[in-house]
Parts: sequence; C-alpha cells; structure tokens
Amino acid sequence: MAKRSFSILILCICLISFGAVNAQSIPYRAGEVLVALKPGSNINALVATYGATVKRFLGLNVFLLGTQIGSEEVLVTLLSGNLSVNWSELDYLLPVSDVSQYSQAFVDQQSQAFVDQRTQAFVDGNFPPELTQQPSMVQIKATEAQLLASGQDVTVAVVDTGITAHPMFVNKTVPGYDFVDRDSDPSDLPGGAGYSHGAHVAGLVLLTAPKSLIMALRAFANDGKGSVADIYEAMIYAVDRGARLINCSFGLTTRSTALDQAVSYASGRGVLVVAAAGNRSQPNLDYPSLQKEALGITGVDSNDVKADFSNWGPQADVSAPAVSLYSSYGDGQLAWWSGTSFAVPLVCGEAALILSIIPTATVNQLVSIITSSPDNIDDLSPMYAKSLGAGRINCLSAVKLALR
Ligand SMILES: [Ca+2]
Ligand SMILES: [Ca+2]
Repeated sequence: MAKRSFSILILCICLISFGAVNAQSIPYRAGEVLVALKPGSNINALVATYGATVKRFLGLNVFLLGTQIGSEEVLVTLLSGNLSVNWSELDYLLPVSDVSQYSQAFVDQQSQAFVDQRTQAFVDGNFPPELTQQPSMVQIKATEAQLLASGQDVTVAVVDTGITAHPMFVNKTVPGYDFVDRDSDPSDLPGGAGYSHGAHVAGLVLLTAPKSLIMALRAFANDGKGSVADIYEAMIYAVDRGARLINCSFGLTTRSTALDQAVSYASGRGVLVVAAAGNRSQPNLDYPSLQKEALGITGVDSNDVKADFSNWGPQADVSAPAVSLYSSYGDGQLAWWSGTSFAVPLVCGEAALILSIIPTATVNQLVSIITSSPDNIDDLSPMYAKSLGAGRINCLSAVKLALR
C-alpha cells in the first residue's frame, strides 16, 4: 500500500458569542425561554401576561417563547411561579462532546483515493478492514457479534451536526430533519470546528451495527454548538418518527428539565437514549447522561484504561472506547477523533444489534443486557472502580445474552 501521509486539519474553533451567560456561567440563547404548560392552560393568554411572544411549539406541552434580550432570567422566574406553568427554563447552549479543545480531528488527507477505490465495498455495506479491524472494534468484539446480528432495519437517531455525503451512508439513512436551519435537509456544512462530528458518530454506529439505519437530526451548527430547544424538538421527532435509539454525543453541565422530559418521553415509548459522560475529566457526568433513564457512557482508551478526558461517576452505566476512533469525515474522507462523543455510537450500535435479535425489547431489557454483558475493567483504572459503569461493552457477550 502506498505510504499514507497524515496531516492535521487545523480546525478553527470559532467561539461565537451569540448568547448570554447566567449566574451559573451556563451560556444560553438570548431572547428565548422554554415553557411547559399544565394541561388546559392557554399559551396565548400566558404570553400576553408577560409581553412575550410564541416563537415555536416544540412538542408535547412545551413552547419556545421570544422575549426582550436581557429579560430571560426574570421571565423564567416569573413563569415558574405561574399556576398554569409546569416549568420554565433558559434555552441553554451546549457543545458536542469531542475533545477538539485539545486534540483536533486528525484527517487523513490521502483517504479520498482510498475511499474511491472502496466505494463498491461501502455500497455493499462491507466496510474495509482499516475501519472494521481498528482497535476499538476489536476491543468491543464487533466483528464476532456481527456473525450473529446485524442491526437490520433498526433506526438510530443521531442528534448532532447533521450528516455528510459519504460513501459509508449510501442506502444507510432514513429521512431526517434540520432543526438549525428549519429544513428537511440535515446536511452538515464545512467550515466550523464541529464539522462532520455527526458524520463521524453515524459512521461508528454503522461500523458496530452495519445494517442499522441512521436518522440524521441536525440540532448543532458546524461550530459544534446547539440549544436545548432544538435538541428537545429533535428528540421528540426521533421518537415520533420510529427511531428505536437516540444517540446523544453532547452534554450540558447543568440540569435541564427539558432534556429530562425528552429522555422520559423517549424511554416511555421504548426508545433508549444513549448519552456522553462528557470530557471535562470531572467526577460528575454531563446531562443528559446523568439522567437515570438515559444510558450514560464513559470513555476508555485502547488498553481499557479510563480516557484522561472522560468524566466519571456512580451514575455511569458502561464505558466504551473513546480515543482515536477512525470513521467517516466530510464527503468521503476518514478521520481519527477522540471524545466520549465517539464512545456513545458504539453503544448505540450494540443496542441496535440487540434490537435486531429482540425487536420488542423494552428500554429496561436493553439496559439490562448492555449493563450485564461488559468486560470488567475496574482493575485497570482502580481509582475509578465502579465510576466508569459496569465495564467496557462487549458486543459479542451482549448478543449472546440476547439470543438466550
Ligand atoms: Ca439544511
Ligand atoms: Ca442511567
């Protein structure tokens, strides 16, 4: 094989200041608040009381309101005290859970030719060994598991930066939606630090469960930032459009009632939410991975040692490889990327394998299989024993358990 040269794509991290910051230093979108109404309450009467406007219905009982910039926190307080309101919160802004603040995506600039030569294999769903035999896939026993299950027709919603036109995705998607630009085309856009994050995640779902289907829901712009309102809407959409799994490779450092409600809605309808622990190297997980009903995923390296950036905590459910994952990038390239973001799709893929064996599996059954089948890695990171979850996922063990 021709010697490949790798170069680092320097991604400009554009810290666009388009929000305000509250007392807890959590940024939020200026001029917007979320409100959940109690049954029988009238949204128009409510907003008239406070001089606000209805910007959008977000699903279930939740609305996005428009308000004067600077009045968001006061409005949330007032609404929270109103008898016709269940809860109200700021439209928090949050990032995808990669580690681009210290390690950029390593893009194989030579991979275009490589991909072109392999297009037929991609189309047939037979991914090349450079992808299928990478350390993370060997670690989780993906190939062995795929002899027994493929994830056939299981829809995985990827709430992220959208998707790219990559050969890996040919015949592997179902219609998605773009909640950022409000259109039916969830294509990612080049130019930002978060570009192709969603495509990288989607590729890893497919490497783990080759016959699953990706529903790309774009709730993060290419700078890698999204708002709770768009994410909430995307999660409700995923559940209502037949996704069985929701991949949440993002995290918020404060509790969001909206995200709680979206996770509970999904869970109550048999849809498992899988979420990233986050990359702050802190003893607490990000939301929504901290949510009980969501599956919280920590990250390990190729030796099953805790990834230095991964958060940890007793609420973690399982861990998965999170360092130097090799997957789709842009329109036909491949890249290495690190972060708990990339551990999550491996677990979504594992869950898709299980669902293709037990299509009627409930969320509790899925969680039970996924948390009963991992390899115990406590001895390898003794300082974090019981804080990385039940162990590092093992797809073969999980599939065997599902076949019993
Ligand atoms: Ca679009
Ligand atoms: Ca949990």
